Amino acid sequence: MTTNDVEIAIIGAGFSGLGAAVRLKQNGFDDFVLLDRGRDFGGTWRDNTYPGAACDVPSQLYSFSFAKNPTWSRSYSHQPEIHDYINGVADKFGIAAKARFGTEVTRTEWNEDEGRWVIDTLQDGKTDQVRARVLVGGVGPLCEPNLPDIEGIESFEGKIVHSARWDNDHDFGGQRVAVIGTGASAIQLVPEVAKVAGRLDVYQRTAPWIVPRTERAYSSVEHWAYKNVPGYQSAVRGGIYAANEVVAFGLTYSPKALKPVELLCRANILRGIGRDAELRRKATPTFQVGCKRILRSNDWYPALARPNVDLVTDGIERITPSGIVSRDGTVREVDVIVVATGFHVTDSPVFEKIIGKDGRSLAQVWNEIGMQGYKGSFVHGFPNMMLMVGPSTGLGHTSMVYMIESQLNYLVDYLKTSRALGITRTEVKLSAQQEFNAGIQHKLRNSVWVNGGCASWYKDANGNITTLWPGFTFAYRQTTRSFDVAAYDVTRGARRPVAPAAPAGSATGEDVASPATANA
Ligand code: N01
Repeated sequence: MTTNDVEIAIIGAGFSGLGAAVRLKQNGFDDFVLLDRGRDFGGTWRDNTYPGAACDVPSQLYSFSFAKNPTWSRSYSHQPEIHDYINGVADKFGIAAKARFGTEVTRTEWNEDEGRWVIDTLQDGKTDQVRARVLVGGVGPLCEPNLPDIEGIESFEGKIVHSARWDNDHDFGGQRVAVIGTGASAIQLVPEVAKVAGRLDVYQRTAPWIVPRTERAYSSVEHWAYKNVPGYQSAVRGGIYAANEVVAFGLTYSPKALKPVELLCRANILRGIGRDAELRRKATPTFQVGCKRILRSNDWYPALARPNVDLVTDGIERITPSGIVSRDGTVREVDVIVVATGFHVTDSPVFEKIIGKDGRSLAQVWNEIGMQGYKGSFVHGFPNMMLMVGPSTGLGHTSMVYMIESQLNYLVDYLKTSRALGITRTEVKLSAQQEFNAGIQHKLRNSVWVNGGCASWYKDANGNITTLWPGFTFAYRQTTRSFDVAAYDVTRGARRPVAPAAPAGSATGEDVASPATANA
């Protein structure tokens, strides 16, 4: 076993982890390592390779402000292009040398005596250990596939595939396929699988609200303008960002204001399904629009209307070795079951592997108090650990990259503050955490997520919404602009001088610090 001592360890090489690596490097924090169990950068955009996988956030917003991409081919990007973009950013900023791929973090524990995180890893069957003063968790909430707990599922003798673990070698041609779930992933993959499958049964527990997807290819003139006209791409990003924030107002403060969105969704159903009133009824949600994530598609409803597709809404009774029995007793034999049933978000197994100062895991702590932290970033009891896309940072209306960049500002300022003040240990005060969370819950009280009449993964086992940021994202940008050391118990002391002073002019890119609308 080799031991590696670094100043900062980042877990995860998706948008969060890569963004953290770039910003650390830009600010002169060079003593860090990036650990990821996969084989390259990309995180969720590396892992989700199902047919039709694409982003439902406009391309212009789905990139770092410090690495804008003038060459997006379409107004909404598909998975391969986003994956390429992320790898391109890693190349541009020279991050590959810092990354250890194929390295799974099996456990990490805060060692109070050493003032370090001890990180156990597994690489090609070999255990190893990394010690780091600061831990940055960039594993993301959508990384651990959720397999449905349906009676008999283990007895199924055909193929079972989760949307996030797609088997691209499998030929669905002519096969009898069942898809369980009708969330963001299912509505993208079903139209593609339906084109080749012999028969496709879609098992829907709750119908989603879906707006049309205004996807189009960019023209050569637009590409030219994005590349050559100063400020043009920032202005477009700002415009899209501002338009999306209007939706945040409806979601958080005035769900009635979302009525036009509902009408748009209803028109989408009518346009996509046509005359089949029974199918339209089955495909129409019964909760308020926005309560669950609003999806985007032009081809979901036409796919449901295909002669080889059946929308099953009776619920699943059990799975047999050869098929699925629905609650009305109907047996449908299938060759493949696709589980598009989402992820362990509020109950991720990752939480069990992070052990804080009292020997208690994040899972144990959050089982008691709910998934909460301070500014979505720090958790009391877990010194020197910053979580990216932590509690209360999720969104229903715009780009997570914006939230990630806000957190990166906070991370960099945390490290700079620690360096300037000689701080070696930082733990958020319980009172600050509690006050922050009380504020979040207060803000949520009139929101559609609380009052919209749906069950969603936004809620934890106690029914509290611990995943979402309520309100406007520029308010989050503001609250994470600088590190508020007063909210933390800190220890000052001698430590290794590992982080050199930031080189002049290397600061974070004026883009990130400039007004929110220009950098969304
Ligand atoms: O997962 P989901 P997803 N029996 O949790 C159903 C992001 N994303 O992978 O609604 C039967 O949304 C469940 O039913 P119900 C995005 O943030 C982004 O689709 O709970 N059904 C639901 O229909 C998204 O929110 C993009 O009643 C069961 C579905 O499975 C997140 O990923 C693209 C079941 C799960 O839907 C997750 O999306 C794709 C059971 N036992 C995904 N258990 C972008 O474009 C669950 N379901 C950015």
